[in-house]
Amino acid sequence: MAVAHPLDKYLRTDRIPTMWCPGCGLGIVMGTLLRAVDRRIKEGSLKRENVGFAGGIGCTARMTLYPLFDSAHVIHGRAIPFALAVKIVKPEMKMIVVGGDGDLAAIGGNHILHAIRRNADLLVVMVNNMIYGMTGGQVAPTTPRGLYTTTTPYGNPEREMNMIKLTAALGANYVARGSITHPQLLEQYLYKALGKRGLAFVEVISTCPELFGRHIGFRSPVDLYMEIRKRIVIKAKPSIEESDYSWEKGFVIGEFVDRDEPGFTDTIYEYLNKIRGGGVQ
Ligand SMILES: Cc1ncc(C[n+]2csc(CCOP(=O)(O)OP(=O)(O)O)c2C)c(N)n1
Ligand code: SF4
Repeated sequence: MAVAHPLDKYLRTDRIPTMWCPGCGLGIVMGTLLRAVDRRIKEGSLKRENVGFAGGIGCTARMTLYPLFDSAHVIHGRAIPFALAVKIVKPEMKMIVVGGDGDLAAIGGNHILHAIRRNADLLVVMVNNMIYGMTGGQVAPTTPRGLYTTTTPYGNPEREMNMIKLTAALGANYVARGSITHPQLLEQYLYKALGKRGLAFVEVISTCPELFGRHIGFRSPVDLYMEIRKRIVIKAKPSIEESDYSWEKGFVIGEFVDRDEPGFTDTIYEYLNKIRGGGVQ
């Protein structure tokens, strides 16, 4: 007998099971995100019909196929301009962009820079599993220095790209880093991020047991999960400097930025109103 899950109401259940490998951290990310959305819907601060998802390409971006909301699976790295276009035309929408570190920090890097600079009203959830999962475990901008990947067989010689520092420097309203090893905290950050105007960026430290964990010596998803858990440092109000990470130093999670500057949509409509002499809603 099939057992109903409390989140089934938000899922395209005909698409389940997901395409994700057993033990992949992405299930925790999706569950946590949907619970945060559920809390907002239940308390009345978000309407279900106003929630939209957009993702590019990759295991993470594939998440857009499962929630039972308006959603779009677009080309690699281009989910942000798609979501922003929807937001400008339909400002009542809460657009959630989900993507991997490859999708958002590499091929989509230029788009994210300008979305943050504009303080675009989007929730961007970037899953940092430290490699390109879908295509075979290649090095990503976020791969910790020194680690083996399929394209760095002698260890990654490059510095890690710290997206927290970047989003904070360019003026996002909300910047947090969570981890799948601490889902309740992650849910809290996502819940808060859903209520923000302007750009909210949540990085999620996650696991790719198949193409990252196994390759660096962790035989099971649980082994990798426990290893990452050991390397997580929880801080209530960490400084931006503390967001720098390395495999040795570990990963500080917490809320790095929380401010309330006007978002791009408000600014654009203010301009339109001025240009057209009022009357534009
Ligand atoms: C224009 C373009 N270039 C390259 C690819 C190949 N490709 C598909 S997914 C991907 C990277 C995925 O990595 P990431 O965004 O980190 O997501 P993950 O799979 O790890 O969740 C790449 C390079 C593509 N689909 N389209
Ligand atoms: S390849 Fe990695 S990121 Fe992709 S579904 Fe499998 S475990 Fe998850």
